[in-house]
Amino acid sequence: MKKFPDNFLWGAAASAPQTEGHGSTDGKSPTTWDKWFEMAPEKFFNQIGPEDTSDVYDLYQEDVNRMKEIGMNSYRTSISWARLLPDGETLNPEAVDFYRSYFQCLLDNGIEPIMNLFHFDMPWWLMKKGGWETRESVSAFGFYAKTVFEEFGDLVHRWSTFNEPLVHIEAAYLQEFHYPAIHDIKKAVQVGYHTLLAHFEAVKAFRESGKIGEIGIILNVTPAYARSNSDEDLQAKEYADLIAIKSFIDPCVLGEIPSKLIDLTKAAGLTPQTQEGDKALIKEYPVDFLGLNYYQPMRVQAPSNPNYPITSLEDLFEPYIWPERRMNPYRGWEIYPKALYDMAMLIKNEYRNIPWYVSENGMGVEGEEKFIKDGMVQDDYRIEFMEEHLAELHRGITEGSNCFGYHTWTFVDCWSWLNAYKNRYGFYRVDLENNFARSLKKSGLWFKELTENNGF
Ligand code: BGP
Repeated sequence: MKKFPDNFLWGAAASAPQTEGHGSTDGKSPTTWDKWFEMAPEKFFNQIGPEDTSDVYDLYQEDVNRMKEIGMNSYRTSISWARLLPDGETLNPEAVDFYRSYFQCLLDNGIEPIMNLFHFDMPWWLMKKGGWETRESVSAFGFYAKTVFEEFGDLVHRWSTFNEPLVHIEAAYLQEFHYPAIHDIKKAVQVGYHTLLAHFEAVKAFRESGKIGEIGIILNVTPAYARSNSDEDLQAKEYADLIAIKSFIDPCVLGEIPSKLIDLTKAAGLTPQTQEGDKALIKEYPVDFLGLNYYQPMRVQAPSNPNYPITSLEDLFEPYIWPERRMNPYRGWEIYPKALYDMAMLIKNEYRNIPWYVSENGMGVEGEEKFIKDGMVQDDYRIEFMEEHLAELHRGITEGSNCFGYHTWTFVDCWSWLNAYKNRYGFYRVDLENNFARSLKKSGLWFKELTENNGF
């Protein structure tokens, strides 16, 4: 049996916009998702928008009981900025009541709430001013964070600032699956810089609040593997890791933006606007822990036609299809558990073995109803996926990596941005035809056994 350390966190992650429902009621103001759905519902899978998410706003007590049933001892979700401070300044008392009762309910059931501040849900009032493009976003986020710690700092003792900051930068400014869905690398760099500073403002607000607890950041890691050992392919790998891993981990843990990243942006005329004091802020407020979301690796090779100075990321590395890859055919993502061991070693060896946990890992499957037998989704594929990943994580922990938990994505099937309810990830199935009714999947029973044994 592979045993995990004492007090290991077993749980799952989700986010406010993906689960709460009540998207336009109870005092909440719109986010980019609410507005984008209003503007272009056809972009969303089966035209299901953010108003209709899994209704946790009403069902949280029942859901917390379900978490307990399968032995979860911790749960991460996020607070909705637009619900708590609908205009960015005025506190919404209904939101305070909701979150306080929700967190208290988790605590009463022995489930530690880990609360995240931003999960892709930019308030519309701020987006109208440019969102993360404007410097104002940094102080606005600092104020929001300060308010959160004042209102909930007695109940929550583990915080994170952002979920996967690289995703909202890339998806909104280099690709087209988050609003404003444009291609503008200069803006992407500025948005990245402001996001980073907003993270530091929140850490600063937490330290100044004097509240007990820890604060970290949740990063998506897609470790890069080079096609070959040629200098060119290895250089491509180095660039991919610089952008996808070091860009945020280095400043958050080591207190500095990598000099290679600064040189690269400078040479390309992409240096963001900065202010005096930014560097000191980054230096002064390292995180207490990291959350790493891992789904898939990145396979890279040297670019075929690079420009220098660069004009796009394709000038640094190109995707490569590894002939031996194993795929999750539904989501189109490679399954490569060993990357979790590699990440564990990277954190141990290069990031002063900072405490970290797997904050998301999971397998999205479309059309899960076809696996229902005797009223239960027989998701053996998910169990196998998680066991393989846990085995690699266990190897990393045995070799000294300071990992304190494993959270899956996710607990009950939830709405996922443009994909809406296309890919299901939960231990509980959500029935959209039947008022979001929940039913346990086979993986939920497996998870219960895992948590009871603290291993498998
Ligand atoms: C992560 C995000 C989650 C969730 C998950 C699954 O990157 O943090 O918010 O969306 O991916 O994504 P999808 O449903 O698109 O497969």
